[in-house]
Amino acid sequence: MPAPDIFLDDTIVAAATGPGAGAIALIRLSGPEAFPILGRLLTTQPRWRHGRARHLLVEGLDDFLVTPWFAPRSYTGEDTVEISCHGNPLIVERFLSRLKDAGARPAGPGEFTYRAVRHGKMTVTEAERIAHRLRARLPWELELVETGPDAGLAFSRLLTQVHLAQADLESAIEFQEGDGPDWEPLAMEIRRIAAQARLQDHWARLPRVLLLGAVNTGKSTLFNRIAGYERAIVSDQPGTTRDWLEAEIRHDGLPFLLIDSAGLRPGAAGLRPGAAGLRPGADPMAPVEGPEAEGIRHTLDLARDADVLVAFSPAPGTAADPRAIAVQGKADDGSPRGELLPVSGRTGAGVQTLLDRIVDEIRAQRSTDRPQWWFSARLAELALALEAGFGRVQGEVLPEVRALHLKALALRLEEALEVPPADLYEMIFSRFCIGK
Ligand SMILES: Nc1nc2c(ncn2[C@@H]2O[C@H](COP(=O)(O)OP(=O)(O)OP(=O)(O)O)[C@@H](O)[C@H]2O)c(=O)[nH]1
Ligand SMILES: [Mg+2]
Repeated sequence: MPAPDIFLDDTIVAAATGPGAGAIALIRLSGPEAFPILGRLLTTQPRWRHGRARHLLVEGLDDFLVTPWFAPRSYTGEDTVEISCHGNPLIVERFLSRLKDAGARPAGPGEFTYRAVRHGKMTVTEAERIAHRLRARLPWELELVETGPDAGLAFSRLLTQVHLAQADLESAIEFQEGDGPDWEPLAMEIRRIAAQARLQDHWARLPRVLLLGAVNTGKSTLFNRIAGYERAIVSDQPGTTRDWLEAEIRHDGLPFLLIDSAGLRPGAAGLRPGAAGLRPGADPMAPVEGPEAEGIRHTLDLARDADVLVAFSPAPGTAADPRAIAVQGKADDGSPRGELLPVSGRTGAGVQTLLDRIVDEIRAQRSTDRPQWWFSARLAELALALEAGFGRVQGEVLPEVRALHLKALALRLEEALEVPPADLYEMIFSRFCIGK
């Protein structure tokens, strides 16, 4: 889209509510022409009073509520009109098209918030918090966005350290004496910040729960039961599932990804011969190759990366794994075995208990290593870029070239801490959703 600065003086319009149907939808119109544009849709002109909603009825449009906000006392700092109409997307579309015909321009992503920043209503960091707040999916992620200290503080401290190192290095070069700066504290700080950014990334990702175990133990049947529809193919042939499948599940207010995977085979994954779960008559040592072996490789990769393993007995290598919940599949078809949690995809027995255990495990894991700071998407990227950039500084032996790399790093930090207005839109707001 064109640089929005050129258009800072025009009037923009967008639905602030999501695209689906709902009881109410909110349309926002912001800019110097907001009231005249709305006025072109009305037959009589009401007397607007700041913050006072008016109920209007326009033939061929809808009956709707208009709340006027006068500059500078609005979200954007401009004259703003909020229209609450019935939440049918057709009604919203009709409104938007009439407002466009009357002179409004459809807003780009994040343009309302961009204007708010340009008009001094909020800082860039506050705007970035809003962006993250809108897309946070996990309760602890939202809490971090709302209360976590800004990682920008850590970067400011780091910049001071970088400036000191630059000065040390320059004087070592100029006077040909001393060893230059002590790099280790700086390296540690950069690694610490990057580790925190990575931690946030991992900590705020949708938890991944893998159904893992020998072939034919009932994983796909359980997957379908929890997903609520026949997503995975089920059959009595061992090795039915090859590609892995995922479904987003929500239990007790917590979303997670449930993943079904190819069952493990002795030949591929070291299961003992005769292990339970293999169909009588099937050769447990049959070498696995081709697409099924590829599927099993994926399963093992997924197992390394998962937050929780639902380990269908037998699932080798999971006994001592703290992420594993050991289950006995097909529990309707056998007597309970020791410590295993009995579940049956066929009857649904034990499924609620399993889901409770899964979300308890996820909550327990994520409550222990809460990140120390909140990183905006931009600062998280910066943290990783600095780590790589510092690697270049350290990898260089010539002090003059080191100084150049260090200068580039300092510049990058300075720019990030004080984003020039010209780059503001591309760097931050283009990642927002439309209407915010
Ligand atoms: N009695 C009983 N049979 C089940 C249950 N779950 C699955 N089965 C049967 O066991 C066989 C294998 O089921 P799947 O769900 O495909 O097993 P899987 O673990 O996904 O198998 P692979 O994809 O080959 O690894 C099918 O014949 C199912 O009907 C269960 O809870 N109870
Ligand atoms: Mg399967």
